[in-house]
Amino acid sequence: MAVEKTLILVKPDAFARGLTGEILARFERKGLKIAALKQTTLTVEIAETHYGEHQGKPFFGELVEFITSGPLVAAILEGESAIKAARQVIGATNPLEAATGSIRGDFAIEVGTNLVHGSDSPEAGVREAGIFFPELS
Ligand code: RTP
Ligand code: MG
Repeated sequence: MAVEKTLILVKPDAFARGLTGEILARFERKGLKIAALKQTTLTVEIAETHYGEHQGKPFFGELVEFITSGPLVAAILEGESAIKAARQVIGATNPLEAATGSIRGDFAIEVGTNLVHGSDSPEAGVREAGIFFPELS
């Protein structure tokens, strides 16, 4: 076990649907601490950097278009095993395969509009926290 940082995004669909409070509350109830929090709207350049690992995949264009489509909320969450804990709270990438009780399982249907992002490794957590909160690094 190790204390980790994860970068989560309340994506534009969740923000527009008024689910920001519900989503942040679920992470807090899990035991993760909000270490940084902001509302922002991404430029295409920042979106392409954040999702750089997916460059070249068939859904990349749509992903960038969606994530830049409106305001979102970014947060750094901190805690024991924060990467895995946050992804458990979020649920599987495809909401139709996400467990009931997870955010995607409870509130989403389509893979392209799946409400939340969470870093997938401690290294990604540090890299993504630097993209969204450069003033802290
Ligand atoms: P995220 O990065 O947003 O937290 O999602 P994730 O780790 O669960 O999934 P990832 O593989 O990193 O994919 C990033 C986002 O791309 C969209 N996607 N669409 N059409 C498709 O087959 C497909 N696959 C992925 C999803 O919106 C996913 O969250
Ligand atoms: Mg991912």
